[in-house]
Parts: sequence; C-alpha cells; structure tokens
Amino acid sequence: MGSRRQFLKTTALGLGGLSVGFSALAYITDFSGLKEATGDMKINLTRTPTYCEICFWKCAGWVYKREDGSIWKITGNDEDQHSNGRFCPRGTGGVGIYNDTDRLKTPLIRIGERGEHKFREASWEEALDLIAEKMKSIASDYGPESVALMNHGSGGKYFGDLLKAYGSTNIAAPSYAQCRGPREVAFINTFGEAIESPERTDIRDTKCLVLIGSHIGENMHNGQVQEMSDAIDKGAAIITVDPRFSVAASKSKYWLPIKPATDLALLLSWINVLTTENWIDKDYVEKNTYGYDLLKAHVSSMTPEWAYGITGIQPDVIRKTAKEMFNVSPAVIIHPGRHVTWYGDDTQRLRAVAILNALLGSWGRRGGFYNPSTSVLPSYPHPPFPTPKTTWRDAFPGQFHLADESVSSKICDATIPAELRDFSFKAWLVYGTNLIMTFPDQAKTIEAIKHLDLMVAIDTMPMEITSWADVVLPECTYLERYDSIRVSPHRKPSIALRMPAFEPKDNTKSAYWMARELASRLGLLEFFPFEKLEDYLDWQLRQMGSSLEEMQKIGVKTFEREADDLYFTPGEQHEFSTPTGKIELYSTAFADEGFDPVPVYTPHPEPPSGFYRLNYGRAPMHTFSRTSNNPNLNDLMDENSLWVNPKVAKEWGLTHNQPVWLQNQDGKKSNFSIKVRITERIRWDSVYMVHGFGHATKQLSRTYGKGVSDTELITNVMTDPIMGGTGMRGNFVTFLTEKPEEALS
Ligand SMILES: Nc1nc2c(c(=O)[nH]1)N[C@H]1C(S)=C(S)[C@@H](COP(=O)(O)OP(=O)(O)OC[C@H]3O[C@@H](n4cnc5c(=O)[nH]c(N)nc54)[C@H](O)[C@@H]3O)O[C@H]1N2
Ligand SMILES: Nc1nc2c(c(=O)[nH]1)N[C@H]1C(S)=C(S)[C@@H](COP(=O)(O)OP(=O)(O)OC[C@H]3O[C@@H](n4cnc5c(=O)[nH]c(N)nc54)[C@H](O)[C@@H]3O)O[C@H]1N2
Ligand code: SF4
Ligand SMILES: [Mo]
Repeated sequence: MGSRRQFLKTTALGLGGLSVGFSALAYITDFSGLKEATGDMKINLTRTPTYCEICFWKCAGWVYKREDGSIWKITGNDEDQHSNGRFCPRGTGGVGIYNDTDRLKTPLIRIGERGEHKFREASWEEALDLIAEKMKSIASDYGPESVALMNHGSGGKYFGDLLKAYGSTNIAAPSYAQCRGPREVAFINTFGEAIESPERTDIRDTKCLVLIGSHIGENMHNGQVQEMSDAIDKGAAIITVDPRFSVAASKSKYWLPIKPATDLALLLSWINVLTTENWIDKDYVEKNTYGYDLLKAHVSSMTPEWAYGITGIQPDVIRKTAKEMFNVSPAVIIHPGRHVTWYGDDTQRLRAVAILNALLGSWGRRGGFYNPSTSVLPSYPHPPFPTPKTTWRDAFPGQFHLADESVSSKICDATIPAELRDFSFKAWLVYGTNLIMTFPDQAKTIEAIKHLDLMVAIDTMPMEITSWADVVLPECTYLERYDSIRVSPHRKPSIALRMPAFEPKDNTKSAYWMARELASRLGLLEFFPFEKLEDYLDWQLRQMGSSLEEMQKIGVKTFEREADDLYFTPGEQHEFSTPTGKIELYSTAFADEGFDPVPVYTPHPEPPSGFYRLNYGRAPMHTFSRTSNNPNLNDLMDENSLWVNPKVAKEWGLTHNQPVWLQNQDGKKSNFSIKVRITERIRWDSVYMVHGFGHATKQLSRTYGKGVSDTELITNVMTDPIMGGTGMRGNFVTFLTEKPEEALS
C-alpha cells in the first residue's frame, strides 16, 4: 500500500473534494470538527460510503475526511431507509472505535492459563497455521461437526462460509437465543413469517403503538426512533407497558406500570376484551384466521378483573386501552419487541402479541405491519458444501424442533460433556461477540470454554471473551474494510456498500482475509474464489446492474418493489405459510409438538424478602458491552447506575450516588460497585441498570471496573422449552453496602 494520501485518493474514487457548505445553525453531533462546522465557510472534504457496525440496525452513511486525511464526521446517507440521512449518537461516535488506543494490534497466542489474558504476540502466519493445524486434527479425531461458530456482526458471514466448507453447520448468534428468537418463532407460527431486522412495523403511519417493554428512545434503533417521533407528531397514541417509567413511557398517552413477569396475563385479558366486545376486524378475522372460536373460549375467564389481580393494572385501564387499539385498527401495532428472552415462556407471550395483532387486522395493513422487500445477492458458483453428519440438534433429541436458527446457548451447553450424550463440541470460533458478557450464567460459559480443545476469538478489542481464547485474531474496524453488501429488508429493496475510509491500523486484517487464509490452509480455497473481497462485490453488483464504482459514489441504491404488495389488497383472502394456510390463532404446530396451542398464563417466582428483581436495558449512547471503552461514547456516559425506588432507598438508608455491591439469590456477588440513583421511575420491587458495564478486563483502560455487569448476576436462566431461548429476568439482588472480600476494586 502506498502513502496515506494515495490511499485516500483511491478510496475516495474520483469524488475529488466534495464541497460542503455549513452554516452556524447546522445541527452537528460530531465530536471532532466543531471548529469547521461553526463558521459560515467552505471546506474540502472527501467522503467514502459505509454502513454502521456500532449496532445491528446497520444505518448507511458517509465517512467525511478533511484534506489532511483526518476524519471530520460520520453521518447518514439521505437515500438510506434505515437512517434517513441521520446517525444516532452511537453511530456518530463510531470513529472512537477506530481511534481507541486499547485496540487489538496483532495476533496473540495464549501463554498463561485460560482467562488470565496472558498472551505473546504472533505473526499472522504462525497464528493461522496453528488454528488450521488444530482444526485439521479436530476434524480427524471428532469430525468437523464438533467445531461451532458463535458470531454477531458483518464478518461472521465469511467464517460461516469457512465452517460450512469445512463440514459444520453449527453457526449461531446471540441475537437469536438471547434476543429476538422467541418473537420470530411466535410470528412464524402465527403468520408464517418472521418479523426480521429492521422490524416490519409500519410505525411511521400507525395511529396506536403499544410497547410491551420495548424501550424505544433508550433502545436507539435509528429509523424506528425517527418513525415513532413522527407518529407522535401526527397524533398517534402510545401505550407503554413497562414496570419502569421509560423514555417511551414519558411520551405515552397511557403508561401501564405492570408488575414484572405478568405481561401474558395482561395480553390475554386484552384478547378477552376484544373477543367479548367484538372489537375485532370481523371480515379480516373471518377470511384469514384459524381457531377463533377456540381462542375466544380459551380466554373467556381471563377478564380484566382477573388480570388486575395478577398485573396490578386497573380493569378500566385494560378496557380503555383495548378500545383505543380497536378504534384506530388496523393502523395499530402491538410491538413485537426485540430483546424478548425474559421469563422462559417468551414464545408464548409473543404468540399472544401476534394474536392481538391478528384480531385487530394489523398484519399486512398500513400503520400495522408492512410486507418487507429484500434485494437478493447472487453468489458466485462454488462446489456444494459437504453435508454434516450431525448438528447441535442431535445433542437435544426431541427438543427445540421449532427453533428456526441454531441456539448459541445450547451449543454452549453441549460443549460440557454429559453422560447421556455421545457428542460434545471441541472448538469454538467466536466472531464479534463477547460471550462472557452476553450469555447468562457466566460460570457455565467458562466451564464450557475450559472443555474446548481450541477457542479462537476474532475481535477488534481486548474483551472478556478474548481473555479466554487460545488464539486472538485482531480484526480491523468497520471503517477500515470492505464487507458484504447490505441487503436488509425494508419498504423498498436496497443495497448499501461499506468500504474502507482508512487503511487498517497496526497489524489488523479483515474477516474476509482471515477466513480465506484459513480456507487456503485447510484446502478449501475453491470456496473463496476471489482473492480480494472488492472483486467479489464488484462481480455481485454487476449481476444486479450496478458496479463497485457506482456504489462507491452513491453508497446506497434503492430499487422499486417488483409488485405493489407493501400491504394486503383490501378484502383479499390471503394465503399464509402456516400448516393451515391461515393466520393461526390456534397453533397447529405447537399442538403437534405438545405445547399449548393457545397461550396459557403461568405465574413466575417473586423476589424473596430483602431482594429486588434485577431489571436491565439500554442507554442511548451505548451498545451492549462493545462501546463502553469507546473514547467518544465513554465521554458521554462512563458508568452505569442502579435505579432504586425512594421507598427502598429509605428502608436501606441508601443515599444518592452511594456505591453499593450487589449479591443475587444464588449468593453471586458483583465484581465492582455501582452508584445508587434514587428515582420514582422504578417500582419498589425491582432495581434497574444499563447492560454493558462492569468490565473486568484490565486492558480496557477507560472502562475497567466502572459500574456493574448485569450478566454476572444472571445465574438463574429460564429456558424457553419451545425454542431454547434464555429467559434472564428471573434474578433477584440485594444490596451490600460494605465491599465484599472477593470484589475486584
Ligand atoms: N442504545 C442502544 N439501542 C439498542 C441497543 C443497544 O445496545 N443500545 N441494542 C439493540 C438490540 S440488539 C436490542 S435486542 C434492543 C433491545 O431493546 P428492547 O427490545 O426495547 O429491550 P427489552 O430488553 O425488551 O426492554 C427493556 C425494557 O423492558 C422493561 N421491562 C423489564 N421487565 C419487564 C416486564 O416484566 N414487563 C414489561 N412489560 N417490561 C419489562 C424494562 O424496564 C425496559 O424499559 O435494543 C436495540 N437498540
Ligand atoms: N446480561 C445481558 N445479556 C445480554 C443482553 C442484555 O441486555 N443483558 N442483551 C442480549 C442481546 S439483545 C444481544 S443482541 C446480545 C449482544 O451480544 P454481543 O453481540 O456479544 O454484544 P457485545 O457484548 O457488544 O459484544 C460484541 C463484541 O464484538 C466486538 N466487535 C465490535 N465490532 C467488531 C468488528 O467489527 N469485528 C469483530 N471481529 N468484532 C467486533 C466487540 O469488541 C465485542 O467484544 O447480548 C444479549 N445478552
Ligand atoms: S442505530 Fe446508531 S449505532 Fe445503530 S447502526 Fe444506526 S447509527 Fe449505527
Ligand atoms: Mo438484541
């Protein structure tokens, strides 16, 4: 590679100094270029397209650089449906991940005990040779199926291709079993289709948005926040069901401060009200659904009065909110949520959400759920992938048949040898997921890792997960690499390009390069016919009537839909991809598998005396555990706090900002302390913290020891029997006002 300047010239591709004028009034949330931005002046900038990797909304945007090659700002691409030209604070601060001096700089090979974070630096040759040799011997000793890929993020695709070529389909992401899995299974078994990401919710045009926990506004998925704000401006009613007074609750017409873990009772009582009062879309229900009479009979005793005793929500509020939804139907959304692995009966709770939407006729209707469209990327011909002899499912005979993706936490379970199982996993490739902070029950994750013959972590940062790896492969950040073309579903099909704005820092490489180098060592190069990813992208783009050159200039290309089918045609009887071809209010697949075909409420344990339910969520300026060390975002928020109700604080004599340690129902104590925030916004039976803090990796110089990790206190996991998701909200904590002996700081 030539000089930095030459590199910029080639990557900016003839855009050659785009002139941008700025006025003093420009709204700018950038962290580096305020001087240029505040004057009424012209500066020469070059820009390269990207899509953001700070979270999985994948907004497409531009990386603007000054003439000297330094970054000016990252902002949205106006053509992009995910961002509408604006980035959220995390995306804008994305440059911090590039500048972070704590970044991984070169491959590492473990020299200490696993978890000690003692490594020696290695060359790429040595690190990749070691991995390939180990993968060969594992394949011959135990079969390639004993290798699993845990991944979250763009480059995971290439390790996925590598693994499939090698002979394993055990490829899992925490965004399923720790996140949205239950909702996908619930909607597939009701409407025959999943919700997907970005969600197909037509929030822009809705007249009533019901949020069950989903804390949009703190959950900063960009387009969704923008659409919710537009909907509010246009007079939509927001109904928020949340035990905490969330930002969304503060924008709502109704806030239902539900007793935690009782949502299913509320949902069933809403179904009771709609079916008894006949507040349903009769024509739609008649034409399109299966099992209405069974459903109606099932919920007949689940009145608002019944639900009041369970949820604490007044019967007249339940009736009024049901009427509010019906009045504007079908332009109503009972939002399916996203992180829905709460109490282990999550698929059933989401089935109730799906059923409510069906009764109100919102699926396939304007202001309800639209029918998304996705661009299809051609793939270059390669030999067929070998058929594996076993998959993770063989470790769980008779279970989780309805899971439509691999279950990461079950692969973790099946890594710990068990007497009744003749198979266990021997190696994990871990791409872009900090499993120690991401899986509940840390002790189990660590036990599983200890049983592995090989653990490779591919990451950009030294994290808890890299501490446990045998080999650490440092990836360059999303600002320094090409990745696959983004084809996420939306109202219109579109494609977006990510290309490098900078040369990779230090000795870092892209996932594509790593996967191909490993493929070459494993004799699988025919599965990676293009030496350079950009050549493959160009080939794909040309099949679609575009080119790399065009995409480098425009970043995003949106196509027209092939058919006018964003919504159902009025009055049409639709064919659904379910066993009955109808919307299944009564799920035939659940019945076949021995699960309740219509959801049934069962109570969950309550906190023992002196303990409070551990509730957690998002902060607008951070993403999980990945951004807490990012210098820009760390500046905005550098630790989490513990929300405590004033009544509880008084009982315990806690004061605002007092540091406390926490201990859970199983005696697990927090590594660090967390500052108390006394607020009426949390119920007296719960405490709340933002997920992603309390890092115990010293190499994270900015964030080490700041705040508490919710994950270390989540030792009770309630597994969803239908799809294997990990319910994480049944954990209870108490306060320790003195520093415990085993605490780390
Ligand atoms: N800023 C930011 N935004 C993000 C992310 C991020 O890391 N940072 N991550 C993204 C991802 S991957 C996901 S999955 C989403 C997650 O975002 P959501 O899907 O919105 O999150 P949840 O964890 O389901 O919801 C958290 C809310 O549920 C409430 N809650 C807790 N217990 C209960 C209960 O028993 N009943 C009810 N009704 N409510 C309850 C909490 O008080 C909290 O307000 O956010 C996305 N957006
Ligand atoms: N306790 C608890 N657990 C949870 C949640 C919670 O709220 N509380 N939320 C759940 C949800 S909804 C989800 S979706 C999952 C998310 O789980 P994860 O995706 O595992 O989230 P992070 O903890 O941010 O870990 C991301 C890792 O990827 C690395 N990384 C970032 N960018 C790149 C890149 O470009 N390349 C590579 N190779 N690595 C990169 C980061 O350094 C970090 O180590 O967590 C789930 N687990
Ligand atoms: S929502 Fe924010 S962090 Fe997520 S992709 Fe968009 S800009 Fe990036
Ligand atoms: Mo998630």
